[in-house]
Amino acid sequence: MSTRHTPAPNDLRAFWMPFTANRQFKKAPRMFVRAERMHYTTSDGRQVLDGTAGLWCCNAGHCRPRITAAIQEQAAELDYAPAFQMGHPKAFELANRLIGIAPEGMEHAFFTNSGSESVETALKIAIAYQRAIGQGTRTRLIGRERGYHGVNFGGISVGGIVNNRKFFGTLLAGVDHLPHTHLPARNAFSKGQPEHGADLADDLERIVTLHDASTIAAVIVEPVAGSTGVLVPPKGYLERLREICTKHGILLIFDEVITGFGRTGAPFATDFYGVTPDMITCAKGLTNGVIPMGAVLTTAAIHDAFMSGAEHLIELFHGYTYSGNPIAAAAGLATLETYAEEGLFERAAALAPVWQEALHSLRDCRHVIDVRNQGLIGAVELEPIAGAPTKRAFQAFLDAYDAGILIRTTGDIIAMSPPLIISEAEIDELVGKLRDVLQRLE
Ligand code: PXG
Repeated sequence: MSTRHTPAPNDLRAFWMPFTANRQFKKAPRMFVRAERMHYTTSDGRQVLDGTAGLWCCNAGHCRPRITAAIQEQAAELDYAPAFQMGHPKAFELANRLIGIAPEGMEHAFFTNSGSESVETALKIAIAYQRAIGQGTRTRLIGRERGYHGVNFGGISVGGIVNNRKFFGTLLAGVDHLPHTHLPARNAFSKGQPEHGADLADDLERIVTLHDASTIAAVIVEPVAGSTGVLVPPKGYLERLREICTKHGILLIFDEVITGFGRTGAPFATDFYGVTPDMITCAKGLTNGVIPMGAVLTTAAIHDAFMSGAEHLIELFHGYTYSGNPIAAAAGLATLETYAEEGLFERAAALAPVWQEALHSLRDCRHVIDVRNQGLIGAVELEPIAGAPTKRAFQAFLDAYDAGILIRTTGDIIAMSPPLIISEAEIDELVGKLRDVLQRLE
């Protein structure tokens, strides 16, 4: 007789869940079994209003028919095509559509399967580009404290979230970090961009002086830091970073995995802030979160620097089995069509002031020490329980779920990013229920 453990179908032990308190979850599982537009249905039959667009990705809301149909049709027509040395039409079509809505100057798209892979891809392209233009000593990468650039080694090296780094050894060599821009003493309860902190970008000059510009390939930042609790860039900060990078021949990468596809009320945060990087990483909203896919957008200058040498040679030794996967490409095309047809980026811009006022109405709730917002992104920061950081916000998350709203927490910060199809009544419901949760918290 086999001694192999045969789990029951509903046994929760085998699945080691990502970024999850596994033991807590498995004692009291929270399961979604259906979704439609703004709502999830739980396994116990309750409706939960999605205040986070899944994980910042379902910008058009859930189970949108056009996207579902595109995936179904593509799976039946061409399931997979080799990604290397072969092509299929929809990957090219999606690249063109993407470049069509991308900020001026972005002319090429390299496909990946996630935000983390987009980041690794952009960092590698940056270093290889510098070498291609005869600047091979430029290998250093500069990130920022409290930055989140996914979970792979390059991304956690330039990232600045201590728990994402400290367990994983020595990381990449030759990385430095700018200071984060979170200045609660000066900027708490800012509506939109905070007034103070543009000068924090000047720290890049210090880093350049320390290492010399000839050693630095690229700077990567999120225009709005999302995962670390919604840090909106101070007025003038991104402009200053751009200026210093240009002055020293350093590439500027905007990680728009969260801010891409309408989150700020413009197609990309690059458009919203009017500051143009050399590369943009994206994922999530590219396929409405439905099929894993990411992309790196680059300028013609970067792409063209690789297009030399004999034509039968591969120009960039990088790519994934699923780069531009047909089903992902079909989902991406249907997603971009949905955004355009429903005017969802414009809708986010129109709702942003309503969102802002609703969120800031929480200012006087118990434990609230800051409220921040931009576009349809928002955060409510709570005073931590002395000696038990994260506990209060996690309790808020659990209580909110019971109350029928989905929020995210990071540390003692509640972050929200609803689908761009949210109505004003649903904004009121989300914020009203959150208010009740906060007032009941210990
Ligand atoms: N860059 C940024 C700016 C991100 O926010 C990634 C890269 C990595 O993407 P992938 O697809 O590899 O997960 C992200 C991901 C949260 C949360 O609640 C945020 C992310 C993922 C999951 C949860 O803050 N951001």
